[in-house]
Amino acid sequence: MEPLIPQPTSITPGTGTFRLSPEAVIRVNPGSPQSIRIAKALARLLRPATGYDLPVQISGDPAPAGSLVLTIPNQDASLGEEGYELQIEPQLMTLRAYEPHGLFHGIQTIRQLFPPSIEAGNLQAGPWNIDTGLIHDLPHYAWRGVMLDVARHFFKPETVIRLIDLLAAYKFNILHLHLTDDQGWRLMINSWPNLAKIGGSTAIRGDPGGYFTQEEYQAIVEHARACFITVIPEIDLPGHTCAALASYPELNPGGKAPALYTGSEVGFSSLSISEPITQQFLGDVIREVAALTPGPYLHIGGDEAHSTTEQDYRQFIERLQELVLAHGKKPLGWEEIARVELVPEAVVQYWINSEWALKAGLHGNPVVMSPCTKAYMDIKYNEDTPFGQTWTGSYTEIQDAYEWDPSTFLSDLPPEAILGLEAPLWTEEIATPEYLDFMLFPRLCGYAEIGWTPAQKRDWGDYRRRLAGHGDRLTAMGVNYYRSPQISWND
Ligand code: TNX
Repeated sequence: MEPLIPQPTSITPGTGTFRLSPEAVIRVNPGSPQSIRIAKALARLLRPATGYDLPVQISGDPAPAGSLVLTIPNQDASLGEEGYELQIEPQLMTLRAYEPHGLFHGIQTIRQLFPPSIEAGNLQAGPWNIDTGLIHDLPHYAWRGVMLDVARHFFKPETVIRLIDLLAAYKFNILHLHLTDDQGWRLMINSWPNLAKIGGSTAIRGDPGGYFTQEEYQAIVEHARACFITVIPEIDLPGHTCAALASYPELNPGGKAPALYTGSEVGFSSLSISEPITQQFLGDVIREVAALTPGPYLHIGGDEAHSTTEQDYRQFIERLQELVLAHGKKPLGWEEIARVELVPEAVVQYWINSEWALKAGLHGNPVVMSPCTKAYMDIKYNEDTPFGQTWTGSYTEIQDAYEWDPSTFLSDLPPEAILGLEAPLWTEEIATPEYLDFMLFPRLCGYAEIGWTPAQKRDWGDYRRRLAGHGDRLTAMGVNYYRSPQISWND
């Protein structure tokens, strides 16, 4: 069997081989709009390399041998929203789920079970064989996320959409977009257009800026939704706001705007809670961002506000929590927000200081784990990595990124407080889509497994053997990955 990442909950080998037939159909039963859409997505994935038609059918004669059946029999609630069961028999491959989201994960497993050349964009030599067996699979953590910083360097909508496709292939369900920072404001806010027009006009080192129009942003959110990925927008407040302050002089005490910032320092900027216009700004921005967000969360940042007084910081976070709730969303913030009394709905994202994560967790607020020493994808792999950060004091090779557990990383945090993990890619040093790939892959495959596969089923030796088989798969997907010497790559 081809090596799967993330490793499924259980695999029971069968005897014999399934061979995808040139006459194969993809049968959906029952043919709900969601299951038809997912079946069509599977057909689109398999067609270029196989050259087969793979028509999606709702009913008809018995499916020819070598076909696929997708079904939601609605009887195995134990699979939950995201679980699936895949039965591979010589004549037929049958994918069952309780919800469409599980079906969607199942088709990702199907594509990984075919040889890596299935990912090629053009016709490849078959045969398209899969060992028979039964796969029963559901995720360990509900929150399996990746964060992309589009503020320090801007990445175009097509780059984000391609990333969403890659996240879907590895069964992630959250994409957190860090949309604003000192160096750039990347989302058009119609009531404050200069935020994007001026604040989005440049990037670190004076590299090209850019921003998402609301239409472009909605297209990203919709594409993610079709992949069952929730987009979480982050507006980083009250620090990390030089781009906003540079765009509107009236946001600054004294009415003088600072210059646009193209350096890499943090902690020097802050909005002022005592300026009356700041309240209007916060209200407008949160309202427009909430309106663009079908998902339940809105990230308010809250990190490294070193230029905000403690009292102002409290007022900001209290006000932001209220505003986010008033627009029907749950507030999410970096661990520093736990300095302030949190509403029960607030989620805290741990990155470096356990004190605040513990406070939040013990107070009953859920915690998402993004430990900078393990989960930061801007940290260099080793001393030869051409770009990236080293401030955490160590490198993050594939094994470092893989060998940790969100539930035990902070020993005093009750495991039930942990929602899951998120791996951020900060982009001070990352300026091109090619280099983005290099920092993401293959670490991202390991985070996928940490999020999905329970700790007792994870093993570095076994993982590194499976990852070796994903090199040519990533190549076929067009991913420029880091060929770590820790892995004996197959190709
Ligand atoms: C810390 S993590 C930051 C970011 C930087 C990152 C670089 C966090 C909440 N703040 O502003 O981009 O380090 O690794």
